[in-house]
Amino acid sequence: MSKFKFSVGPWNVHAGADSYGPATRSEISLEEKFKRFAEIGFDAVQFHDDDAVPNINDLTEEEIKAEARRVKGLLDKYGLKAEFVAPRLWMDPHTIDGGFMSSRKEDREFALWRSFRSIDIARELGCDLIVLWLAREGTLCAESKSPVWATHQLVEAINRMLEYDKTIRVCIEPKPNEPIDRSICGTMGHVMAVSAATIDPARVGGNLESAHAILAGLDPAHEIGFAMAFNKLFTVHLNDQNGIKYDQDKTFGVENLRQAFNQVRVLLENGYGSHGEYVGLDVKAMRTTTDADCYKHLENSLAIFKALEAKAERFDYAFRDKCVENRDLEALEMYTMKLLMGIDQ
Ligand code: 3MF
Ligand code: MG
Repeated sequence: MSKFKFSVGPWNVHAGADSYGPATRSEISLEEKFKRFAEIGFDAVQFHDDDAVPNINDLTEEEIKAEARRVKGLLDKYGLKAEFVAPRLWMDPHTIDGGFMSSRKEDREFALWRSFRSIDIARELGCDLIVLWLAREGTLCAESKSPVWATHQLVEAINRMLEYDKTIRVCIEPKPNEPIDRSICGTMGHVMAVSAATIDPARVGGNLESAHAILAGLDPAHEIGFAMAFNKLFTVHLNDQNGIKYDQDKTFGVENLRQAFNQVRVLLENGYGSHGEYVGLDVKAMRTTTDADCYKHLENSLAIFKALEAKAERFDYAFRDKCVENRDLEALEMYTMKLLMGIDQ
C-alpha cells in the first residue's frame, strides 16, 4: 500500500504528434481520461487553464468560471480532486516572445490575464495551486533581453497573482532550456531566489520535474531535497530522461533506476505528502504506442514508483550509518545495487 497520493495531467495521454510528424493515435475526451485515471488509481488531475476551459480567450470571465464548474462536476463524478492549474502561456500568438517577460506590454498584460483566469479556474475546481512552467520566458537571442529586467518582470508578475488572491499558492516548474535557449529560472536554486524576492515567500515554491533537473545537469533527488529543506516542494513531475538532449518525459525509472529510487527515497524520508502534496507524473507515451495501450506509460510509471517505494521502505538505515561511520561507501553502494537488483543480502 503506497503512502502517497498520485496526480496526472490530461496532456499525459495524447495523440502522439511531435515536431516531426502528425498524430499516431486518436484524441480522447476529457471525461474518458478522468474515468481511466480514476480506474488506474490516480487521486487528482493537473490542468492547464485551457485543458479545463477550451477556447478560453474567446470567453468572458463568467463563462470561464461556469465551464470550470462543469469540469468540477466531472471530477466529482469520478472521485477525483484537482491539484493545480497552469496558464498555458506558450501556445498563443500573444506569447511568441514570452509571457511575463515578453518585449511587448500588451502581451505581458495578456499573460497576466491568463494567470488571473487560471486562479479563477483553480478556485472553481477546488484547488489553491498555480503552476508556472515558464516555457518561453528567456531568450533565443542573448542580446535581445536583459536578464535583470526579465527576472524583475517574473517577480512582479508573481506578486500580482499573490495580490489577486490572498490564499493562492504559486509554484514555479523550473527548466533550463527548450523551447527557448536560455531560461530565466532554470533550477530549484533559481526558484528559491525568486520566491524570497516576492511579497509572500511562504506562498511561492517549486515543482521539480526529473527530466528538467537532468537537462540542467543536476540530480533530481538532490533538487527535491534542496526544495524540501526550505519547505518549498509544492509538487513534483516525475519522469525520466536519457541525458542532456531534448525533453523526453519518459516513463519514471526506465533510464536510471538508481536515480529514480533516490527520488522516491528522498520523498519518503522527508514526509512528502504530509501537507497534502501529490506525487505528480509528467510522462509521454511513445509515438509507436497504439490506441489500446495509450495509458500504459502511466500504469508503468505508477508500478515502478510503488515498487521503488517498497524498496525504500526496506532500506536499512542502521547498515547505512555503519557504512558511513566506517567510511565503507563501497559496501553501501553495493548494498543499494543489490536491493535494486533483488539480490538477497
Ligand atoms: C514541459 C512540461 C510541461 C509542464 C506543464 C504544467 C507540458 O517541459 O513539463 O508539460 O509540466 O505545462 O506546468
Ligand atoms: Mg512538467
